[in-house]
Amino acid sequence: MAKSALQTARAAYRPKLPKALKGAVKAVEGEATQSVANQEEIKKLFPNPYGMPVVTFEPTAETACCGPVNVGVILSGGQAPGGHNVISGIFDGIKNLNPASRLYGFILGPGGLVDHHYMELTADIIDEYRNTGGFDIIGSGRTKLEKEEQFEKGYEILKELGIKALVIIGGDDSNTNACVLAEYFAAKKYGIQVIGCPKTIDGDLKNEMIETSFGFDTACKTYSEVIGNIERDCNSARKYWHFIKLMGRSASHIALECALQVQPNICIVSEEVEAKEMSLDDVVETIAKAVAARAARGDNFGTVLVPEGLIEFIPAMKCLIAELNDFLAANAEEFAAVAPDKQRGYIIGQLTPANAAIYESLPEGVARQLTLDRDPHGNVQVSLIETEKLLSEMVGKKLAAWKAEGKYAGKFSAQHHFFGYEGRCAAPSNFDADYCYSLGYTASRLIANGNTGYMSSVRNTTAPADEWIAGGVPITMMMNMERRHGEMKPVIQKALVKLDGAPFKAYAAVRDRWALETAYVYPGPIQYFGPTEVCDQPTKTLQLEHPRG
Ligand code: FBP
Repeated sequence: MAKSALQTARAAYRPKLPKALKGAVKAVEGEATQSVANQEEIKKLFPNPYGMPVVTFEPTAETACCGPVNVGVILSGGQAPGGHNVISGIFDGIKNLNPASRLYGFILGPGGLVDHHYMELTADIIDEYRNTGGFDIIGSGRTKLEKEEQFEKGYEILKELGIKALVIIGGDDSNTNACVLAEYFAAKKYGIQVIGCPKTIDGDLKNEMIETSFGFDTACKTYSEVIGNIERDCNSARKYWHFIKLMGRSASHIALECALQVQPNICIVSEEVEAKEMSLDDVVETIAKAVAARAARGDNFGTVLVPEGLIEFIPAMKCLIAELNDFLAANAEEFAAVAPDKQRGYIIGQLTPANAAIYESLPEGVARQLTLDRDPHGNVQVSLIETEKLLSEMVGKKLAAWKAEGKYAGKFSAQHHFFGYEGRCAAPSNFDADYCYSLGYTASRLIANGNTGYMSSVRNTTAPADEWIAGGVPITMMMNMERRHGEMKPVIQKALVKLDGAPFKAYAAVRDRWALETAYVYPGPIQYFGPTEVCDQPTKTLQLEHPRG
């Protein structure tokens, strides 16, 4: 395989491990745990893993050896930088337990388990992928593991390969599925453990015990580099307003983190829009006012960050999307049979009057995008909705109206960008390379400790890697009941941006100044070699949420 100079140099990078994982470990158990909400329902659905304690690994002098262990691994959902290092961490961890241990990768996500598509991951293969971005070592997919026949098909191949434990690397939905599978295998006494690993660039799989999901660090730094470049271009030409949509299916963590890194004129935070019950017009007005205020200073240029999930957080739109989700889940076939030019009218006829009116008022493109195929978890594919264009178009109209009224005398010309896929497979930053390798290595220790229904957890991540705390958290501890596909389901609670949290407060404290002035910061590209203050800085979000004592 041909390699770039950076890839060659990066292959030699040795990820930093927490001190506790460098030798033999013992598992220290905490108190029994409870789910974050709906305790009775969750306990009933997961009687086996429910209530288990948090586990922390500490160094020990004992070096009790164990027999070889065969492990399976699945990459699930969207790509996130560092996935290959989770796999190399698992590989090195199980080989360290016993060199005869084997690692099998299921191809193209959970579907590979069901369809029995797999490959053994040997040392040669692993070495090709250390510290690289992407999930291409085995590929990823979004098949949802939820039916008994899928579990049984999976069990067939796991039994055939002598696999004792399965590691599912995924986001909140995939880790929920990992827990469902752990419960199923435990109830059937199949003797197969299931461990989850927190992955998603969106950064919304985090809680008291999971400080961040992997990939968030690299993705945000990659986007911030290019946004910084755009800001510099914008400040050089002084003639465009750049509307930049940033990935993050629901939560605005990516947009907020990038804002803290690049200091744009405006960053919309979906969670605030929802809390303040803002309408689409309110959001447009906020932006238009900033454009007008800068124009009054002679600055007809600027940058606006728009989170990908915004549309679903505008209360009236959310209500419409919820009704559309339920309706389309129940009437998918009927809808598919309607001719494309009749679909808009058909939908309007099915919705409640208030939602029908909003749907009717949307531009054709956005209305169509809202009825496109859901992903296998029933979510609207928000990355297909061109919110950045919708907003700039509406801002333009408002400014034209203000101009006619003599309230505004500037020039408004917009450019549009969407950054998402560009960052999901970037070469992992040192933080993600180290964090992911530690998550994988920790998973191997949870397997050796006999745990199932746990998520690999590495904490204290704003300290040097040496001081990180490794262990496992019962997945049931993060669960509650939520409405999905029109039914109440047990799911891991999504972590949205907290308006009383430190990252949002830090932004809110300075945003009026950033809106008016040109306070841009240009972070430049991720650095892999050089001083630690340049190469090893965690995200601003992590530093603000977990300040070092
Ligand atoms: P995960 O939650 O599976 O990690 O995926 C996150 C994400 O990158 C979102 O930010 C985005 O909305 C979505 O995936 C895009 O999905 P797809 O890769 O299927 O186009």
